[in-house]
Amino acid sequence: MAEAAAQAARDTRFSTSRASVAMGARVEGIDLARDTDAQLVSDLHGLLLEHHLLVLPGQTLSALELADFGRLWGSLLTHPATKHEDTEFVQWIAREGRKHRFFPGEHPFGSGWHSDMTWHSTPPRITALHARVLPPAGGDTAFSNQHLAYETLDEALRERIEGLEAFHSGKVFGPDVEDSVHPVVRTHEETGRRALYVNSTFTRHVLGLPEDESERLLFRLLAHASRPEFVYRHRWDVDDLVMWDNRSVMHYAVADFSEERVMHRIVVQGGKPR
Ligand SMILES: O=C(O)CCC(=O)C(=O)O
Ligand SMILES: [Fe+2]
Repeated sequence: MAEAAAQAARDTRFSTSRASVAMGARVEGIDLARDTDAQLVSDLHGLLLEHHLLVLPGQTLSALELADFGRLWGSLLTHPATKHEDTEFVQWIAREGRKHRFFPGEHPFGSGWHSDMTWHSTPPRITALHARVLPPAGGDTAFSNQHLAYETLDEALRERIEGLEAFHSGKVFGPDVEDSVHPVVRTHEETGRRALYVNSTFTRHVLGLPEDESERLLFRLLAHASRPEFVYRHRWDVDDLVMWDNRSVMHYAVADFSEERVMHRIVVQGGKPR
């Protein structure tokens, strides 16, 4: 009975709809600057575990308010490459004045499939990205469901990667940034669901395999992990706040624009991947 009452209370506060078949829920009717009590955070947490990604349109948080929202979920990590002028706990991701529309050979922030900061010994559980300035077209972010990717690998390949570990390097962000070793398949601490956990940006090689074999294996896994069937591609509106579970999804910032684009971002520290 109490549960039914809680459900009813929840349902009147916001509405949810699926963002895509692969993943994601769109949550409307919430103002994160005003409505963030413990019940709301607990409801959003439940939705995030179920859908892996939440789209919260119409949010007008300042950078400091975004950091406050982030702290409701855990401790915030800083990033070695970028910070907002108001606080080191918010990343300022901006691109402007680019000469060309497409940048083969250049790698703007996030433009490769990755889960965030996997070079870290305790990489972020959650990332939230808040769209402040957008180009007239382009600049989408694509997300891929790594539970589906793992569950649809062929049996032989699933067996082959069981127990393997991979080396992840943070050196793209500077010589002092740490490196880490993580399992190729991780088990989500809260749901128990397994997910592929290698990526094209930070994963360098699979431990214990010759270089060429490691490369072939990673290539094969990553080709599968980014199949369109597992992907939700978010087309941003200004004031969208999208938060995702890095234990469940990879993402890719599509670098197909030349005009200004500004995002604010926070990352919430996770545990050691197992
Ligand atoms: O700018 C984006 O769309 C995403 C960039 C990214 O990879 C991130 O914020 O973690
Ligand atoms: Fe990222």
